[in-house]
Amino acid sequence: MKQELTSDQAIALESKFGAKNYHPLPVVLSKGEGVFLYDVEGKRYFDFLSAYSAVNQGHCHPRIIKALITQAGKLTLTSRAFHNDVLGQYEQYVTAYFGYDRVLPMNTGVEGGETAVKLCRKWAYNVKGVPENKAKILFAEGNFWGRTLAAISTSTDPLSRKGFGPYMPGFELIPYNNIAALEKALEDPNVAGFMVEPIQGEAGVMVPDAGYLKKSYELCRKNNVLLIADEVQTGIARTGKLLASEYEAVKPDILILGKALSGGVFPVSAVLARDEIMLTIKPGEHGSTFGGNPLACAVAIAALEVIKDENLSENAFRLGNIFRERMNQLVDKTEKVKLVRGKGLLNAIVINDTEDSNTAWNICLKLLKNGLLAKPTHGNIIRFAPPLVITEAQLLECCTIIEKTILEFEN
Ligand code: IF1
Repeated sequence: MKQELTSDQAIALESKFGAKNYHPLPVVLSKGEGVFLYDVEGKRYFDFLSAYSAVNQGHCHPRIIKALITQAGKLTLTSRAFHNDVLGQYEQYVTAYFGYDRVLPMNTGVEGGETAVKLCRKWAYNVKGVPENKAKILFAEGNFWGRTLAAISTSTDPLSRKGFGPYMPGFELIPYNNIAALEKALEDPNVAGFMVEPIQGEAGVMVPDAGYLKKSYELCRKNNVLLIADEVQTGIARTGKLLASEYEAVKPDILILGKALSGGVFPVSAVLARDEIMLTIKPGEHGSTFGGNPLACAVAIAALEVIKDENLSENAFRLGNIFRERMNQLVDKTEKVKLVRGKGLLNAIVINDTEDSNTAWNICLKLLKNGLLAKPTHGNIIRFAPPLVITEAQLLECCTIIEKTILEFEN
């Protein structure tokens, strides 16, 4: 039975009974509304993490919650052993929304990645003609697409990878933002796909050179290789376009979505592709208990409607420019901040300290005290990603909080 706890009581329970697979900031949240989070003592914070870009539409968006409650009172799960009256409508809506023939519905982002890898391999054997079990998929160093054994098999981050071997074969790593390396790797006729984030989130909001995604796509086309875009974090308006791939007019062969596909209300992910790729998986060859459940579908339709109806891509684009302009002024004011980078409202500042320092963490503790929640991606990089419903006035207020905190920290 849920009861009212103090922050300390809540943290003590987690410490006593929970796995220790996270190191959260010392704050216990109990309410979310729009750009705001409230802790159990009632203190209000600006959320500048958005649950890693899952809450683009703002916390507990009324339209999405209404869709959740309405569907939850009717039918939540049938499994795919039977049809339900929401899945087809969602599939029609989401494929038209992003311009693809078909969608394979899953739940978490990493399940989306696993599905994309399986589709790419199936396509390699059944369409491209790669010998069985010889398909290779390229990944970029610094990638992050989840925590499954396949996902960590492609990771270059020891924290994600170490101690979980043996690793999945058939994956090859190339440097990110390096066309020559991709061109070289594509000489291998067994390469079936290149899975890449248009902007690497966890690596620290690494924005590649203009043209990188376009040239990657063209090289993949030339070598009959599928470009798989992992837009789990960059998608759904986060970077100021509906998809980050749009900045280079690239239409990925396989598109992976997650996180904000449900507005942070429910685990919903999706893989979209054209018939030639999607129909290589036959009945019974892939799926999941919850994949495509009516509750997820109803929530996802509402979450996508909000993105369009509230012009959240445009808002992210416009406010992102204002944010980076203010942060660049801060760069000029203090040695503490080396640079700011990002697109739309997916940004990060690089602190002038070593990667293994805890400076970024300590700055985040000060930001917490000053009413703004953010978390470092690495020892010296702080990601700033507020919900896309943030207003200009709120964004400017948050810039002031960030500037004040860092300048004080300096002193
Ligand atoms: C954690 C990181 C971010 C993702 C991209 C797929 C997935 C993610 C580009 C998998 C998930 C989450 C995972 C979460 C924290 C967060 C994260 F710090 F781990 F790396 F955002 F950068 N592709 N990212 O960013 O989606 O299976 O989690 O739904 O594991 O702590 P998922």
